[in-house]
Amino acid sequence: MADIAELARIVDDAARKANAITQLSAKEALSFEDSYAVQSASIQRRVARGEKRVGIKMGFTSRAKMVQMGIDDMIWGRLTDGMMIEDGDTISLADYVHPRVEPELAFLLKKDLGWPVTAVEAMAAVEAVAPAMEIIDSRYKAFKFDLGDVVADNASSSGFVIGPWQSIDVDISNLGMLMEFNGRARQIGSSAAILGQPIRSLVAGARLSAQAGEPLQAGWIVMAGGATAAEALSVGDYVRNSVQRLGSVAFSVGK
Ligand code: OOG
Ligand code: MG
Repeated sequence: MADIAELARIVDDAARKANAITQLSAKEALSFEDSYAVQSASIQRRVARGEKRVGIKMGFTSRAKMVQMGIDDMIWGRLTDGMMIEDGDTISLADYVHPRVEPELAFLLKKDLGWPVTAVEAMAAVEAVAPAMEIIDSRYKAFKFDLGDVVADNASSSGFVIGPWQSIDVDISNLGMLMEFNGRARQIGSSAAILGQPIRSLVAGARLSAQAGEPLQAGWIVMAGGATAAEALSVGDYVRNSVQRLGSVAFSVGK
């Protein structure tokens, strides 16, 4: 049987110290339940150190991401305030193992959102939407993992940066997204790549969170998932994601 607390310590230490570790599956493949139990226990360690839960992230909500990583199950992870990066800030590459960035959208909730919920009800719970980026940093060697590994490792969640919040009046179903590195286009996509319509990611997040006994709360952020494949980060990169009608969000990478 998997030792949940010990595996949580291993992934949490790897994240904290920015150390690459061997895939947990090399010893024993984790069941779906066990991998989420490890994730939950690793987040409890962060909370015990003073971090605060601020929402969730969705993963593998686009074909581009599924194809890039070879996994086609949707997953989710837990966000804390310790992962938050201010728009325009410079991150330090030394704090990460081998970080990548992906263009996303973020939702801010004004109401609790349980399950079951319709897309219309989910929309009504949204206070605002923003252009965003997620920094993913699998703690596993070579950024390789199976489903149980990545879930246990909090869905590679490492950082998130959110641009200006906009009212939800904008139709977000098919907005152009452009991720630039130092002014050059690196990934071009559309919000429609996220489950055909990003609200579906919020609905799925409401379901998965409720099923885990942690329903979405007013004030929480939901990261909808990468609309394109992720790109590796290097020192000197200035990365910006511009989303049609919503504006842009950016950060830089230092040593
Ligand atoms: C897993 C996380 C996937 C997304 O937006 O699809 C994810 C990974 O690719 O390492 O965050
Ligand atoms: Mg992501």
